Amino acid sequence: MSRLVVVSNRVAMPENAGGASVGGLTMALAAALQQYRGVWFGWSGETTPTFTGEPHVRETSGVTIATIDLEAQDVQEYYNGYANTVLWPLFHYRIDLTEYERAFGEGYARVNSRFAETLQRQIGPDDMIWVHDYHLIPLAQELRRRGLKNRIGFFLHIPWPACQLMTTLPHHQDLVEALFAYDLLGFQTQDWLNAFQGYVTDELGGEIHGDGSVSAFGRTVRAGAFPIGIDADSFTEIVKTPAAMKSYDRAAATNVYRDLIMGVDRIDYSKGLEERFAAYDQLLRTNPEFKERVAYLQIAQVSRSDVGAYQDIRTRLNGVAGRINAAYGTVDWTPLRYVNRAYDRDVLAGVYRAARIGLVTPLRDGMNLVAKEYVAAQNPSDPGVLVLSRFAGAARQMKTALIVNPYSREDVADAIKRGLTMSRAERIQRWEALMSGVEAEDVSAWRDAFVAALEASQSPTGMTPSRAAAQRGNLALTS
Ligand code: ADQ
Repeated sequence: MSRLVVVSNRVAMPENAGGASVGGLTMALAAALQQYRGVWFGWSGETTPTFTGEPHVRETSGVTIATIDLEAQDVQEYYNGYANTVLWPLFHYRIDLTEYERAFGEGYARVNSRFAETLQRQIGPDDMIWVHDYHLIPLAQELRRRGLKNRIGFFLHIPWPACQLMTTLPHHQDLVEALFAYDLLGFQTQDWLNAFQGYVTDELGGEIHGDGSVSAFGRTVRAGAFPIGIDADSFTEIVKTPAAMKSYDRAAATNVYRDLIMGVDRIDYSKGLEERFAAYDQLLRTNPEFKERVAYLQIAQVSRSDVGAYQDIRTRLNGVAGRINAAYGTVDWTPLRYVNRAYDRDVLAGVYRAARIGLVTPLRDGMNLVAKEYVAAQNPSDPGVLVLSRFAGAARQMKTALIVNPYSREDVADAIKRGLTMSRAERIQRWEALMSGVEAEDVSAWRDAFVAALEASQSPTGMTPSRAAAQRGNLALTS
């Protein structure tokens, strides 16, 4: 049986692949890796003065973990730079926040080459390789240059931008050409797949075939939508643990006379937190009957704090939260509790269950797993209401949520009000439809569908890089 080699920027494999602090994605990939005697390869998160190319290899729960250290300049240019200041904002439709610096493109190309250099020594001829996310788009091309003929699949966890936005990226064609070195491309939703196909036809003059494959640069690659899910079974079990019940009791007791509204996000401009705070302000301003009758808890974990745009949004959110509390708070009511911490999954599950409204209102999101976690944690006989942005990938599947336009504070405020006043019968009806989707389209279904499609895809024996790429030599994503 062939091995599965998973490659991602960071390796999230825990010492023990279980437990409340382990995310659903990690659990799903860990299970797949165990089934396939797999290897998980990525950056250790550590820096080294000089890159050695020697991976740290260890075994955990039957899975081989191989990590490399990167130089500080690599981290700055590849991770903080090209990944998080170029591709992340661009792919989330925020070209106003992109910084197209040549050094970032050079660092991105260098780190992908370093990944390939180290990885190729770990790969056997029958291994299947599954590359994750925007940090590693050129990896297959780098591996092919080194002669690898294995099946290689790529899954993009974030949106694909509209063609007009994509073309603002210097050397965008080189980046897209790198995708054609894969055998299978996976997107979260049909929308992002359509956007990718739009680029291929409109910008490259390529072709889309009936089976979903796309042709350009003299290559044909399979492409499909593989919506990611959560481990719904384990989440419904986690809700019953003592830690989750304690967290539920505490959240419920604090809000005994009030309905709890909650959000859980990384602090990121794509998550629409400022707009969400404004919508809550709107709710309290235009519906004074809710004053002291609701409480909004926003759990917002700090992320990417080395990137300027993330420091800016933190400062702004602190200001808006303070203003809302100053405007509406009373001696015994804090309208908005804004908490910058990470919590274990069991604690989160308890708070989700206590919340009458789950607010998931990103301005743009590949999928958004919080929407699915919130649904999975609900009490079937008295569930809460999910208020979900139409711009989250999850909105494609979760059609009985209250779907909102996160750019309209009035729209979101109206939906919160509607959720707060919704009959129990309607809440149950909507939740049952959501829950059956969360269970059916779970993380195992996602993983199995992708791996099966990769197994079925042709390995590109004899593939030759396009003439243009050969002339350019190594991919240099510079402006
Ligand atoms: P993210 O942008 O991180 O993921 P999301 O899908 O919502 O977004 O996943 C966040 C995860 O982190 C959830 O499991 C959530 O419970 C957890 N989390 C958030 N805040 C937390 C906190 N304070 N404490 C503990 N846990 C917290 C990217 C893409 C998404 C895509 C996923 C998976 O941006 O669109 O859904 O990958 O493909």
